[in-house]
Amino acid sequence: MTAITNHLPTEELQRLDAAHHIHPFSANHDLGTEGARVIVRAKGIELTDSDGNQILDAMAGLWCVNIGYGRDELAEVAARQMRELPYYNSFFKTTHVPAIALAQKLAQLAPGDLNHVFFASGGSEANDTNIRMVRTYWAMKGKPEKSIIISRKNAYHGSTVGAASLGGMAGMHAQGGIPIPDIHHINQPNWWAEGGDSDPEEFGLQRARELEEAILSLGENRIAAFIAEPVQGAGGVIVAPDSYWPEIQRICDKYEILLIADEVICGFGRTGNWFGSETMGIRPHIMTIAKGLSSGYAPIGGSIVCDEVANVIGADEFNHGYTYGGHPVAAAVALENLRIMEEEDLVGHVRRTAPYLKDKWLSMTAHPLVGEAKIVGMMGSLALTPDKPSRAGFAGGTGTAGLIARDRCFANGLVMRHVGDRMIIAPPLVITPAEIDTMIARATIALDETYEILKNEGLLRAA
Ligand code: PXG
Repeated sequence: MTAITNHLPTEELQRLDAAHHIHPFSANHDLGTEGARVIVRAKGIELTDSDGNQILDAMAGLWCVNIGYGRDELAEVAARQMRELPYYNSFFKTTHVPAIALAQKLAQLAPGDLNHVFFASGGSEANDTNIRMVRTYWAMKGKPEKSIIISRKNAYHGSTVGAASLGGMAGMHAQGGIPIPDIHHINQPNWWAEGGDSDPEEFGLQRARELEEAILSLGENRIAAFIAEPVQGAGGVIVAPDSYWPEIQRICDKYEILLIADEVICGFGRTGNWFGSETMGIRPHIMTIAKGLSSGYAPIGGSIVCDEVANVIGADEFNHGYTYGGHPVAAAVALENLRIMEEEDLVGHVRRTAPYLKDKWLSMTAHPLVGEAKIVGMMGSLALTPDKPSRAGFAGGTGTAGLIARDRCFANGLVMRHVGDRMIIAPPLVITPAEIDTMIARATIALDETYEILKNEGLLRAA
């Protein structure tokens, strides 16, 4: 059998990939004809593909490579940990140093009394933990009927059965027999798409009050928790109006329901604070973490849990755990990632650089296709529209412009993701002002080309 290396021709790699590798969130038959892009190496904020093209990665992989690619320190730590203790677990009254050290570090970084960590291998698993943990918490407090978790439409919380049930993506709920029972979804605070003629702040309040309405109609005695991303990521970088989060916090406090902040994207500096909850001024009982925790160098996630919840569930056996939860190599890599983030003051770098990025990003609204530009720290979105005043979608359906723009970005050496007709960035946090200029220049060319294509193909029509 031939060894599969970077040196095989791209077509051969693509053929083998299409023959044997099922891709997530992809129509795999299409990959057989079009071929997947093969990424072979990366450094800083730049990827190299198997044809030698250099591509600026404005998505930090999948919103995760916060410290940028190619940091040798992480490779060294992983190798050292593999030699010393490649695997052990924390079941059955055992533990190991990387998990102890990482849990202690996270307790120090997390706000308030979020002092306890349950580890997983990623964000989906961590959210599955959260479902079982909050229900167990209420059951142990003698209120097993408090089992409903309220979430939001167009939220993304992962792809396992539990996490996808929490998520509010219609396309996901259509497959595989989800949601599980006792998950309820309220509307999202997406003024651009759903706000109609209302004032954005008034709309934000209305959408927050849907939580209160849901609590009252389902029964206060039935609600275990509310889960939300501080800024919706995969849903399109939807930033709630300022009125939204204070009202959500008021409602959670009033009805004493647990607040779970899904920090998988917003955590670890993305919004200009260690956690998005701090940026949005909320006080969660549990935070879901993954991605930026290890900058994607190793698969690790978890739930950071407040004293009260940890104390209550600690009174009996919590029958839950993953073989690789708190994996020593992943934990050691995460610790080193956090050490670098602190030593290089990456959160401070985001705060210092974000205003520059924001200025450039908001100026994109001058482009004929861009109706709205939103940005928090280093996550931003552009809403593309054929008609700015009415905020209309495209007559050709959702994604008409987004897909073309995504491809034009690739062709111009830029990874920018599309969600329908929203274009998204979440670059590595180490991005410099000069690199921001390059990113914006490429994005602008891609949008210009998208506009021309839409015009020439008669697609620039409002739905
Ligand atoms: N919560 C949030 C808020 C996420 O963004 C998860 C949970 C699940 O984490 P894991 O580690 O199990 O994938 C995520 C993941 C996209 C995209 O295209 C977003 C995610 C994953 C894959 C693709 O925007 N977010």
